[in-house]
Amino acid sequence: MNNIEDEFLDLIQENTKPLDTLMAYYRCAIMEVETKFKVLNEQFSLEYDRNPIESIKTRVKSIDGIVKKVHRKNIPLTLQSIEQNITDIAGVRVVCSFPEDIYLLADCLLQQDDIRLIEKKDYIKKPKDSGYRSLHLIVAVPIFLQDEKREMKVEVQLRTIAMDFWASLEHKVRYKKNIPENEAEQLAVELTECARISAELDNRMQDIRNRIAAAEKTGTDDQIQKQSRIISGTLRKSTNR
Ligand code: 0O2
Repeated sequence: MNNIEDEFLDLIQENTKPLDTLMAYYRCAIMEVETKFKVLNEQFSLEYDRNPIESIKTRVKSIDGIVKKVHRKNIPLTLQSIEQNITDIAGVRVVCSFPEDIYLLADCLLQQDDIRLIEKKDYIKKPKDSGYRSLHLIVAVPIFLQDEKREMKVEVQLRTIAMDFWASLEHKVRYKKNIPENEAEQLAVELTECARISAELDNRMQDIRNRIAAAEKTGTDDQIQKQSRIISGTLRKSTNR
């Protein structure tokens, strides 16, 4: 690992400007994708009087995180190879209240003609063994520079509040180095059980929301019928006069 760190330090020293430029491009790509989600949220709020997005978090992967991934993937240590092979340098995490909103937002994003889907990993339909659930999309988005259009890769993670709560706690446990092995094992079992409970909670909350929407629709339909009965009754009376 030390070797690769030294190599990377050399790479940074030789390529400070190109590396800074590349990171700036990733930040621009994040802005593009974040804006797209903000626009969708705004539109839903206007049209359906509800916001599908609870929060959006963004980050550019740390140099340390990039180095670890280069090491894990055993890829060449060049900027070109990093850009080509590491697809989560730019990350956008979209947190929703309900699972159905995740798929709705993903579809809306992927329908946009400047977004190209590179990879989709559905850890909601097929959770990881740890219990991790989220929908991951790797997309390419264009950024428009002074005299160039450049496609950048962005990893979009879509998840519910419950999925996010679980993942942040599990992430903390995963990266704590000083937990005794047997305690770490018990925590992993406990977290897997919590993942199951949180998935059930998501489904029940979704079901409640769907029932509220159906009940509201029935209520509105009843009201419309009642009003049209009143109107036609009034009309009948006035024509009989
Ligand atoms: P960070 O700090 O979030 O950046 P690939 O990139 O396709 O070569 P990778 O990295 O295994 O392979 O992709 P994966 O598993 O589809 O997604 C990686 C990211 O998803 C992680 O990023 C986490 O953010 C999240 N993730 C995936 N599995 C888990 C899990 O079991 N628990 C938690 N808490 N998060 C998970 P990084 O790079 O690990 O970290």
